[in-house]
Order: sequence, then C-alpha cells, then structure tokens
Amino acid sequence: MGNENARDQSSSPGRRLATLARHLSVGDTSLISSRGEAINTAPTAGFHGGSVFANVAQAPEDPILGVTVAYNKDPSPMKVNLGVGAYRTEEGKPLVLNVVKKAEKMLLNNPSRVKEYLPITGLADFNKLSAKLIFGADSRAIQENRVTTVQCLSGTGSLRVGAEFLARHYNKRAIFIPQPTWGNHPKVFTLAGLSVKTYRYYDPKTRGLNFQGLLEDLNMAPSGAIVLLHACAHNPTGVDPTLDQWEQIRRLMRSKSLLPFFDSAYQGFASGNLDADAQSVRMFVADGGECLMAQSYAKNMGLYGERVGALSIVCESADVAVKVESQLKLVIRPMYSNPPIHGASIVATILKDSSVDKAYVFLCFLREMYREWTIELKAMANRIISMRQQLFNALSARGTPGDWSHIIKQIGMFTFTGLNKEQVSFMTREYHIYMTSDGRISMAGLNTKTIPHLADAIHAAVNRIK
Ligand code: PLA
Repeated sequence: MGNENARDQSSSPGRRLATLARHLSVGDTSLISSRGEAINTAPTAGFHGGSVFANVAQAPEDPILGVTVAYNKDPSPMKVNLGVGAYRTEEGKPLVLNVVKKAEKMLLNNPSRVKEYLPITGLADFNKLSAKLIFGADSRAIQENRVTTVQCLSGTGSLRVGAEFLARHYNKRAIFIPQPTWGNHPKVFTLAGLSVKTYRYYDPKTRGLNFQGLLEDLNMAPSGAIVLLHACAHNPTGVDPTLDQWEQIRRLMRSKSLLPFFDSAYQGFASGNLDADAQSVRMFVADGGECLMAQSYAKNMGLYGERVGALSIVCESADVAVKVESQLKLVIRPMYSNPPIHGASIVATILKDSSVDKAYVFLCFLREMYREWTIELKAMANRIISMRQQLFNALSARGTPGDWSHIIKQIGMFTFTGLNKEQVSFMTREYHIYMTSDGRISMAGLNTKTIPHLADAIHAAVNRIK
C-alpha cells in the first residue's frame, strides 16, 4: 500500500530526474513542481510544508562568543567589546603581527609549496618546534624521543583530541578542572566521554588563589585522576600559582599519580616572556613523569582564525610514545582527517632556527623572525599591563568604592573584576560595554580612549547596584 502512495504521477523516475537536474543547476534556489507549485528547496523542508527539525529547541548563545554577537547588533558608537579574549591595538583594531605578514609573504613566494593533504599528525616541523617552544630546547623528554606531538585545530581541538584519547585509552574517566575555568572546558571534556569534577581554585574574598582549597581537593581526588592545569595566565581569573606553589602542586600530584593535562593558551602573554610562562609545565616534565599538553597559537601569534595548535603527550619511554601517536591518528582521522596547512606553516617559518636550516643567510633571516616575534609578543603583553595600570588609576581617581588592586595584580589577558551579573548587565544596558556575565573583562580589548568610559561604567555600577 505504501507503494500505491509512492507511485504518484508527479514522481515518475523521469520527472524526478528532471527535477533533480534543475535543482543541481547553478543559481537555482526555488523549483516549480510538475503541478506548477513552488517547491521549497530549503534543506530542512519536509514534503508537507513542516520542517523535520520543527521540534529543535532554540539554543542559547555561547557565554563568551555570544557576547560578540550581541555587540555586533548594537548600533551605539560608544560600544566596547571586552568579551572574547582577542588582542586589539591602541586604535581598537585587530592586529596581524608583522612577523606573520613576513612569513606569509615568504610562503607565498616559495614556488615549491603545494596544497597537498598534510599527514594525519600535521606538519612535522611545526610539531617538533612546538614541543621545543613549550618544553624548552634542552628538554630531556624531547631528546629521549618520549614526546609525541600532533598538530590540532588550535587549543580547543588539541584539548578535544587529548580528551578523546584519554577516554579511549586511559584507565580513569575523572578529570578535575579548576573552579572557575574557561567556560568551554567542561563541555569539551564531557563530550569526549570524560567525567568532569572541579577543584577549588579562586577565592572571591581575596580575589587570589585558594591554595589551601586547591591542595585539599587534589589530595581528595582519586589516585590516577586527570587534572586540568592552566599553564599560565589562568582564564578567567588572571590568578596563577607562584613557582613555589607550583612545586607543591607537582609534588602532591606526582605522589598521588594524578595525570596533568596542561592547557597553554597564553604562553608569552602572562609575563611577555615565552620561557617564563612555560615554567610550570617544565617543572612537571623535568621530573620524568607523564603529562598532556594542549598548545594554542591563537593569542601569542595572533593566529586566532587560522586554528593552529598542538597536542603533545609526554610519555614514560620512546616506545610508549610511538604507540600513543598511532592511537592519536585513529582519533583524528575520523574526526577531521588531517589539519590545515597554512597556519602551521606560518608558525613553523617563524619558529625555525639553526637546528633546522643550514644556509647561513637564510638562517640569519629566520632567527631574525623569531626575535621579531618575541619583541612583538612582549609589546602586546606590555600594552595589556599598561591597560591594567590605567584602569586602576582611573578607578582610584574616581574614588570608586572597593579595593581594585587585583586589576594590577592579576596577569594575562583578563581581569576578573568581581562585578556581579546585575552590575554587568547594567554596564551593557547603560554604557554599551560588553563583557561575560561572570564579570571578566578582556584587558586586550581596552585602549587609552575607552578606559575613562569603562571606569565611569564600573563606578556607576558599583554605586547603583550592590
Ligand atoms: N584554553 C583556554 C584557557 C582559553 O582561554 C581558550 C580561548 C582556549 C583554550 C581555546 O583557544 P583556541 O581554540 O582559540 O586556541 N579562550 C578565549 C576564546 C580567548 C574562546 O572562548 O574561544 C576566551 O575569550 O576565553
């Protein structure tokens, strides 16, 4: 009986083919059926006018990226976007680093470059250089071939691939993440199949680290659990452990066989120095233990949209590293097959040094590029630091109630202001200042012209709303 219905005149094979042919012809967006009725070609349209997805619920915007969506819709000329962590110049413009432009020119002028697929693990040079950048040129783990590195889709992709690998091959499911942490962490890990728990990290009273709480919670974590650590410039709090505190965390974690999973999204942004910002990680790697590392070049090379990052897994032996890499390939291949070539080529060009290329003149040029990058990186970090000072001064000058010294004490891209949800929505409504509802502001989005406006807004918000 189903056949009877299906054998409708209008759907004879010939007609269906003709309709399909018209549908596939370029520029044809609406079709006329053989009965002369318009056929809706929207891909979700059901045959009887209703969408097969009619019951799909409207999802809320992302808590961070949704801030930019709201900002873009606001016609006010006063509007300021301090939501997403994206560096802006003193003129409020996005920045493409000079060294990146140079690298791109070199790549463009290199006739031997092609657009073939990369291997599943990405660009080999990029992987080697990335491991060196985070673990240090003299890292024993690298020399002993105990590190496997795969190019991934920026920091997020690296976290996701690492998490999927752990869900398949590690004997524990629990991952402890700091409270609070970057809003995407719980989603990435949960969807990868891990079970997310939190450890205390931030003390709202001191606006600093809750070190005692952190140690207690990690001490209570089951042996072998995974622990997510922000390598530097903790997001959203801007609060990092001191080196001495890192050492205590390391000892505790190693004594309980907790597996460190580092997220390094801001190397160079905390202090302006790439090596200083990798200290925490290098302490853990130097003890010979294992760990995971998700690296992003979004912020420190300004390659946000190029989606360049790397996942490294430091293993106990070279043997294990080879096997781990073989399994990482099985995670990546069905997910996105292999990573994009352009961004990784830019990074590799900038990071290349004497160990990679022998031609003397070329070599000097490349070293020059690395040096230039560190200078540009330091300039970005310094501008953020000067924004901290200027905002602090502006609030002091206004006599804004409360202690605002955390603005200059916190580090990295963000200040965790302590403003509450109501104060934030007041500032957005009345002053067109866009920020995440947890009171985080991206210091990199500020400039000398917008600071007085922000200080006025904070001043009004804390005076009007308690
Ligand atoms: N890890 C942390 C701690 C981050 O803050 C971010 C980005 C990432 C990983 C991922 O970055 P990537 O995938 O772009 O390399 N956090 C931003 C952007 C800057 C975002 O939310 O996507 C933020 O505004 O918090």
